[in-house]
Amino acid sequence: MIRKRILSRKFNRRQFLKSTAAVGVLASTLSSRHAFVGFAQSDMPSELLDAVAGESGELNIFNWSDYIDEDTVPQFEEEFGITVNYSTYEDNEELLAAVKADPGAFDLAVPTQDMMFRMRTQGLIQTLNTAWLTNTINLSAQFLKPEWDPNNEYFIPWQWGTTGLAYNSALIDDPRTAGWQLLFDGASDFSGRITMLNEKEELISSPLKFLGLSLNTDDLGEIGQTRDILLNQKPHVSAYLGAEVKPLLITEDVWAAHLWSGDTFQAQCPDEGGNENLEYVIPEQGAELWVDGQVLLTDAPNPATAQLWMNFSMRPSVNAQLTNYVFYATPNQASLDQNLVDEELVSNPSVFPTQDILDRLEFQLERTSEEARQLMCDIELDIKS
Ligand code: SPD
Repeated sequence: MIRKRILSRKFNRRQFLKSTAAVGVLASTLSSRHAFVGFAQSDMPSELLDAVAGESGELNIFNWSDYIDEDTVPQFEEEFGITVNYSTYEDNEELLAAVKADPGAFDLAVPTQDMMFRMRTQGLIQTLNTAWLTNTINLSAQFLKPEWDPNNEYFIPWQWGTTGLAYNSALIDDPRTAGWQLLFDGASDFSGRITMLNEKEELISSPLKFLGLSLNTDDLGEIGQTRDILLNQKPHVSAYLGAEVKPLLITEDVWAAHLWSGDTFQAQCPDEGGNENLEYVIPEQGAELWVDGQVLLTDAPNPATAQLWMNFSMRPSVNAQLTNYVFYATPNQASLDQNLVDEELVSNPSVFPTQDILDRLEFQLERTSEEARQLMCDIELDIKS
């Protein structure tokens, strides 16, 4: 079982972010055990607090690495008298395997929207008590009644972002940095210095976008074309991994990576010993847009406490604090309206893409075609074996 520190690094306030996306392609009825401190409790329904009082006083959270402000858990623990056990994973497949292997180990997890659908289909998540989640009113319109959760009854958005290209501009001076061509056409020129994300949905999405195709295609011929691209690239890829690439980007052992927006900015941040030569590009051919959201696991030992946390996470101040720390985008419109998110983030189109960039992005949806899913598994096997 994965038990890690909350964060693999401790960092201070960041000063700036760089990207090239803009250019073209650029209250209380609880028992005394749950002693409340401070903050107005009025946003927590008394029925929710009563239910929490009947649970263990602990909460088991399973989330992506490097995806939370270091003060958020202590704030929740202090305000509600709950002990949080916080564990992390590196990708959706690791999350799925851990939840299946150890039912009841966690109360809530934070899958991406397409993985939420798979978890729901497999009976791994349960419906939320929407009457308890009063802070849902703070969410941005695009995350209310989304295609993957039309009744907002399974998935409480945490942060959202894009999957693009991180590269070192001091080491790579090449027009191919405008898009996916850097990682595919350019692979042999940067042999051993490039990494790709590990999850098959993301791995296969990038050559699909490189080819100008939808990342949601069910067309076997289209999906099949990605096999040769990825196999040709494979000898030059030093590893298939996600957030763990950050130290390698900082030390310049890796020059270019298929990576998420916020993690690239974390690796770039000078206040954290980052590498200021790193740039983040949303490729000109388009890329994946995603949202990670909190789900209540079927075997959650503390379902009410998990929903207390979810409602807490939708406070404008709490979600803005997350965004200001992890450099992903908040799904919380109230935190934007109240100017709680750092201006340097709000105005950065690589963090909050403008409409012209959004037009080139796609959410990954669960594939309905069994043949398409099987082909993707076969391709992954070829690439990883
Ligand atoms: N360090 C946190 C990274 C979160 C990335 N989630 C996005 C996955 C898209 N498939």
